[in-house]
Amino acid sequence: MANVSSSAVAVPTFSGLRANATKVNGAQKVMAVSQSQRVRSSVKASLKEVGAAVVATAASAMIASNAMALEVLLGGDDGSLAFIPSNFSVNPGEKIVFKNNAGFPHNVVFDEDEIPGGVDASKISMSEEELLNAAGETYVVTLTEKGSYSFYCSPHQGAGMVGKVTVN
Ligand SMILES: [Cu+2]
Repeated sequence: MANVSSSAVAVPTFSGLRANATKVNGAQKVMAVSQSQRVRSSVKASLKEVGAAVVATAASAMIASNAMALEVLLGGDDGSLAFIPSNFSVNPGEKIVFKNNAGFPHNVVFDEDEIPGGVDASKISMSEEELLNAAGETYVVTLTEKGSYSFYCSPHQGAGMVGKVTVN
């Protein structure tokens, strides 16, 4: 009985010491964790950049397969005669979908003097007379040559309905 009770006493004492030891370890661990958290947060930051790069890569991969396209509205909901957005960038081969929105008729004509050399403006433009007359009508163009391209809507060029796309 004495043995049992002494061991019964010894066990809690021992486990109490263990608990202390664990606490010490725990404290050390906490310090270790906070250090590794510091490391982790900088890793996290760089992972974020990597993540962004991965997303960008995935996006260009999708664009390359034409699963993605950039939509440009023709005419603003507020009645503005404008391309929205009017100044944007795309990757080579990315679809640009000009979508009739408001204030039509509109069209999309590339300025032969403000496109990369060797690109035929007539091949990427609607004709001056061709117009999108109904809401939701689209004109889709794909640019493959890198460089900057200026375009306008022939009925509203005078009103400032012009735009610029950079292929890069
Ligand atoms: Cu227009």
